Amino acid sequence: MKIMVVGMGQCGCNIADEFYGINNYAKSFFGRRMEILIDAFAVNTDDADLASVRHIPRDKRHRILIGLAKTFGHGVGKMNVEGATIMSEAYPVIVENLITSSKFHESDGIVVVASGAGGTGSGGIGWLIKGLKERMEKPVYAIIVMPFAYEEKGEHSYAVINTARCLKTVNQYADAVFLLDNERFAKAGVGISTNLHEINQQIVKNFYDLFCAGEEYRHQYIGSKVIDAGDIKQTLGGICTIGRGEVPLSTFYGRNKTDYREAAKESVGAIGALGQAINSLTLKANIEDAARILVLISAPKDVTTLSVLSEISNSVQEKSPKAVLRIGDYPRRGKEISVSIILSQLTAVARMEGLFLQAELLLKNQEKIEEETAQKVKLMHQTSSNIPPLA
Ligand SMILES: Nc1nc2c(ncn2[C@@H]2O[C@H](COP(=O)(O)OP(=O)(O)OP(=O)(O)O)[C@@H](O)[C@H]2O)c(=O)[nH]1
Ligand SMILES: [Mg+2]
Repeated sequence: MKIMVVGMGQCGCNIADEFYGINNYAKSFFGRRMEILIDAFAVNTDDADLASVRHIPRDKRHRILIGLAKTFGHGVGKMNVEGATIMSEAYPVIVENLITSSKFHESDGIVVVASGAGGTGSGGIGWLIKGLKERMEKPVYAIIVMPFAYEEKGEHSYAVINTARCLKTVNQYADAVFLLDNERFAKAGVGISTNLHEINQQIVKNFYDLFCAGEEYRHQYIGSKVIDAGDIKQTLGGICTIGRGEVPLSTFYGRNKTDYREAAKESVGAIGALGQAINSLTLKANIEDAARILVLISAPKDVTTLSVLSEISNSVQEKSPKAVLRIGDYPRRGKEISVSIILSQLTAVARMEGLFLQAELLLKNQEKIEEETAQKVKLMHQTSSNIPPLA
């Protein structure tokens, strides 16, 4: 599957940049010599953040600074209403820029990425998706990053309100929305920028085998059950989460393939990788709440046997008997068995529902707090009512 990626705001641009980086690797001699990304764009109101992106080309078509007259290139300071206003004016030009990209026709879909908690990305992403859907038939998938728990504290948490309003908007327009919960990957004792970078690498890596599998052109790497762009498109819808797990082959790969114990080890390794994939889902979700599931097993050809495929398939179907399951193999990896999983069309998402409820409460409180503050400021100024100002 070949995608075009657009990042909005700092978080969105960083993740779009990571997609660009992994595609450079995929194209390289040491990678898989194939392309999974046809173009990537970074959109921001913050000049410095736009400059700090590493891989996306530096020209003005790829790095797009918006709202300069309003923000002077300094961002919108988490005011996503402001981000939305800026984007409502800027989006037609950006959409035109994307769909006139020279290889646009080659893309199977557009991935648009932003944080929910910020201002620029959170406010602007809805307009961008709406604008894209008005101009083209291709699917548009959103990746929305949910805040860390510490950002959600306080009577006035912009992170909660912004994310809730962003999600409400994006859910209306996008063909599918992947949620990435930063809090699930928070690491104590690691610098915040390292932590964010690792999260970004992880989310992008989750898609790597899935996007590569359908683009493979060398017969030795083509699976017996190929997962291609069609399977991914048919799977994606509503709220989605993605995860990936891997188990090194050295821990179970036996030389004596005929030995019954060695054969069983491959299934154990695959089930272990599936367990890891479920544990590392970008959003905590119950597998039984997914209406559609996609699973890809990547391992050397002789490891992905029929019994491995059926063990994985049975294990997923036992947990979620009503889900439509698509499962495939990709004989690529040499040193590990890896399982990628997408849970799609989730019917219950506790994290999102909790956030909506919290946002509703905060919005109610917000009016009260604003009234109280205005009252206090008035009283404070009254204490100077007898002092004459300078002429
Ligand atoms: N995973 C991840 N989260 C990030 C990254 N950068 C920021 N965040 C999260 O994104 C939220 C802040 O949003 P930003 O993307 O910085 O905001 P913005 O869209 O640039 O908007 P303004 O700066 O307000 O104009 C917080 O919840 C951060 O924890 C990143 O590179 N990766
Ligand atoms: Mg910013």
